[in-house]
Amino acid sequence: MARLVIVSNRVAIPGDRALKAGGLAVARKESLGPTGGLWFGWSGQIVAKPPANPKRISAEGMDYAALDLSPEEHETYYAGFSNATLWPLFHYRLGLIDFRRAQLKGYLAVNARYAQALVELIRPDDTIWVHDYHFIPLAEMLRRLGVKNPIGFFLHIPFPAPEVLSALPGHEQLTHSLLAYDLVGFQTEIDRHAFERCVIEHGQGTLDETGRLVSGERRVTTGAYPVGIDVDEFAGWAEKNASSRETKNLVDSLSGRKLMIGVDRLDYSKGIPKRFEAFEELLGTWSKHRRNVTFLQVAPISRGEVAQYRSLRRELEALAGRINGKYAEVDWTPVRYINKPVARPTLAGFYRHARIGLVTPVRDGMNLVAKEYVAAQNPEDPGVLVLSHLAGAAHELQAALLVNPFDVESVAEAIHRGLVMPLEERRERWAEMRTVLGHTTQQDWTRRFLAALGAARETLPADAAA
Ligand code: ADQ
Repeated sequence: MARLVIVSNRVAIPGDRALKAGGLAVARKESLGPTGGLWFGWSGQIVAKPPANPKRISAEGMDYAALDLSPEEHETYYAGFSNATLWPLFHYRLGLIDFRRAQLKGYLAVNARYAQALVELIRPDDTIWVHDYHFIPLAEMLRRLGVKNPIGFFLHIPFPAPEVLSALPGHEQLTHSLLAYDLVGFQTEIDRHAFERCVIEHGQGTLDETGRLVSGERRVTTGAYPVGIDVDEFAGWAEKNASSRETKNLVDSLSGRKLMIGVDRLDYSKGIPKRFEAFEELLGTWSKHRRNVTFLQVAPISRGEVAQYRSLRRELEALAGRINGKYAEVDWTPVRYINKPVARPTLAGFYRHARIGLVTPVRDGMNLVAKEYVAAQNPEDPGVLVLSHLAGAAHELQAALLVNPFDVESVAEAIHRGLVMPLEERRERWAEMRTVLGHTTQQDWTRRFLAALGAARETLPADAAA
């Protein structure tokens, strides 16, 4: 069987405790499982003079190849172009973009260095799967170095409409470089269509009769492959940890009050400030919920080196302080706001006790927390998911209470509705969502993407395969 080579920003070497919370780490680790393979990316280390060759580790039947970054590379490629330009741009937050030519230069230079290091490791029958916005130009650079293997790309975050993308200096080069992949995959059909529009409207390609993009000699398949979770594993954690010591401590501390939970990386795409305001609105409008519901927000610090993330942290501290100042009683704190990371199995136990799961990103590729919350529920007494319609997950979880995260009053209404929802309706909504989750698991996602990558190559004439 052909070897699978995964490329992602961060390599999760077994036992690496420094790895932060995040969807990609979870998703990719599972996707390498059955076939074994090579995982290539950043080691997480920043060193003054990074060696040209990656560190090689073999563990649990897998090979890992990890490169260090220099402080300048980390600043320009990672904190700069990836997370201060592409991240806000792809999440439709034009006002937060901090574009600098030096950062774009650093981004391209790191991609070139990665391509150079990777080409030494690739075997002729490898299949290469590149993940996310850090590596958009990688295939083009690998092709220039003579790599003819199948290369697929999956974007975990949204792809912006052409009108938004065009705010980026040099955006034509970026979209054009995606055409060096054989398959470009997205979370939703909306993202896929946005990419297709960008290519066509900027004159970089046309559609053939089978729906593939044609650009010069190249034919590129595009598709929507919504990321799923390992539903059985997560449900198992939830059942087991529903009575763990941490969960017992949490439940005891609630003194019989209902729990509402939000879990995110501390990121402005997740809509946390508006969510806090919605909770404030709930307490202001429905006095019966005062003292009767506690909101637990878990949001470990993420990308603390980027200025916009530091100001978000200050904003949330002020909001939590304001709401607690206004409504707290000696024996009840309305908002519990935690910046410490909490392990996913522990969170699973918390979800099972939470009457409301509040997932209100202002834009999100998918949002796995929404799916994990559903997977964790007790079928006999499930909680209610309040979900932003701007999360990719909303396309699948139609039985959630869907909200517009910018409309604070409507989010408050949905929370109220969830808090008073009869058991029968909760069960019906949950059963519908649980069925959907079972059809798009983590394993299905990997299988579908790799099958599409295989098919994308099979249908190509031999001379167009590279
Ligand atoms: P993220 O933006 O990191 O991922 P999300 O999908 O919510 O967001 O992924 C979270 C994963 O990390 C989940 O498995 C979750 O349990 C874990 N996680 C999140 N917050 C956590 C916390 N506070 N403590 C512990 N674990 C936490 C990116 C995209 C998403 C896309 C994923 C996967 O931004 O839109 O869903 O990749 O493709």
